[in-house]
Amino acid sequence: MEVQRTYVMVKPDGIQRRALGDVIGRFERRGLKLIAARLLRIPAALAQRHYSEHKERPFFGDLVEYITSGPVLAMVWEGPGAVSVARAMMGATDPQKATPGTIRGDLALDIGHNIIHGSDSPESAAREISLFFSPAELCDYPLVEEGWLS
Ligand code: DAT
Ligand code: MG
Repeated sequence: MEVQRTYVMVKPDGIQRRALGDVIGRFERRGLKLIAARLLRIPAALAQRHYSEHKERPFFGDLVEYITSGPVLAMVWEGPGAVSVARAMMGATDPQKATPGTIRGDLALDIGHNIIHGSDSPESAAREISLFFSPAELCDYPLVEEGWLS
């Protein structure tokens, strides 16, 4: 499987719920590699760009308000099939429909407080990574266990 990078973000409710360790632990245990991480309060203009595909949707205003309501943890994770692997680990957008065992299925109840974001395609991942990180902030390094994962 092709090695990919994906943009993953723990949303403000995830930080308030003290879910960072749980979420990061899941990605580490799965075998993905952390390439970049930054805690930030997203400016409104960046939130609008990040979610621009939803700008005509009725929930857009609430979505921007929520994602800017507190700090988020922006991350890039790398590994074979990382984009779809991360999406599967997150579970359905609506936590009411998310399978137990997924992040949303284990930690969330409401579509407006669904803990985590993950890119939905390699193209979205490239766009989102470039919104939150400069190329110099992406760390390229070997992990000793890589030969045991792929
Ligand atoms: P995902 O975050 O699973 O990629 P998405 O890109 O379709 O889902 O939507 C982005 C976020 O917008 C989602 O995490 C929660 C919110 N959202 C989506 N659909 C919604 C809806 N019908 N009502 C309220 N919020 C919604
Ligand atoms: Mg999405």
